[in-house]
Amino acid sequence: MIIKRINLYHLRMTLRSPFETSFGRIDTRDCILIEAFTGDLVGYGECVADRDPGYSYETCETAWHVLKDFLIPALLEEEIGEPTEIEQQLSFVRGHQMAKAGLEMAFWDLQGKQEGRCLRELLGGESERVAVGVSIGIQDSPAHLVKSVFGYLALGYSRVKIKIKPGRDTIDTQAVRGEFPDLPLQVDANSAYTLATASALQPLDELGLLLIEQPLADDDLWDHSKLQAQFETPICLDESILSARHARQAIEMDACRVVNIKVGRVGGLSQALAIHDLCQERGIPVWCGGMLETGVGRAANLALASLPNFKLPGDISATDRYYAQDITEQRFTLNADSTIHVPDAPGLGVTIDPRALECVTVKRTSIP
Ligand code: OSB
Ligand code: MG
Repeated sequence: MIIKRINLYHLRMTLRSPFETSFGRIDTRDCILIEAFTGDLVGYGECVADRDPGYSYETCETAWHVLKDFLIPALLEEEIGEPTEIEQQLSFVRGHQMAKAGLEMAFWDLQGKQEGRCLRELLGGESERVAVGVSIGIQDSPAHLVKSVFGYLALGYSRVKIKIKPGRDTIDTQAVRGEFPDLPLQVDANSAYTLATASALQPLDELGLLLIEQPLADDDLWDHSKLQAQFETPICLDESILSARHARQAIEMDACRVVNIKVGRVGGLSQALAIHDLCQERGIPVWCGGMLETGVGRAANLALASLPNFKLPGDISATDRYYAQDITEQRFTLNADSTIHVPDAPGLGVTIDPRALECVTVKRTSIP
């Protein structure tokens, strides 16, 4: 496969409601859409870097630069065998996983379209529907949070994740647990604690949570292992796991008992597969994290989450949980059993709505 031209679109999508985490609150979600042309096919990928470097050091602007000036020139007009080879071809750039992942995704889409196979098949996924939950941002008060949980349960979501931060941890979690004693519930701190301040989380250990996600710094496996020793509840790592090597080291030092896999954070679907396989061998369950993706990234997440060791529901909600207007013609809907169907058309299985794309594009370029 040879790529002749790539278009980049910097998108700004309006969220249906603001999303607040321990690192900030957003009303709009930025990302980059990658559109790659061979002679006769077009493939899409989504780079999930946001406007601000809060979740990761990458932003849309850094990813734009790295894609345009380094990653894309290295792949244009080159013979690409399999999408699994791209990670190696891009390894001359250190880091910038989200930029790499978005570009690699377009190759998976093209590969599937060329072979007439859906991404789920290419990845070796099994299920045609995957279990999903909803990730709820920090609300104005614990009472508002409980109300929000009620709303999502009424829509059919059967697993809830709530965002926490210092001062809004046990209060919020106890409020939700008090109202919903049997609800599969988990919390995500997005690195807002240190080993010293994490004592505030100790009461959560009594609340029967599925897991506590990323309490400590992204670069701190060691202190996570100390914290895991103090908790019955599994610690799950998100920001800390950028590769299968990190996952292995975290498992070996018992820094986590569950792993969140995000395609963007780990540099692409190939690395996501490697982490999945490693965790499966080690008996560690994984689940698919989300980055408030458009329909493009959501399609990839659904395909990935169909692999057998995705044992917990993913942060993959229906389109209308995020956006009134998405850029794909397909909208993802929630089934009555809190699952979403995995697309089965070739590649990612989605098509772009050109008018919707036009509406949310703030900048575009063509390379060459
Ligand atoms: O930590 O999982 C996270 C969104 C943006 C950045 C980080 C995270 C999240 C989510 C959203 O939790 C999950 C979703 O896409 O529904
Ligand atoms: Mg997280």
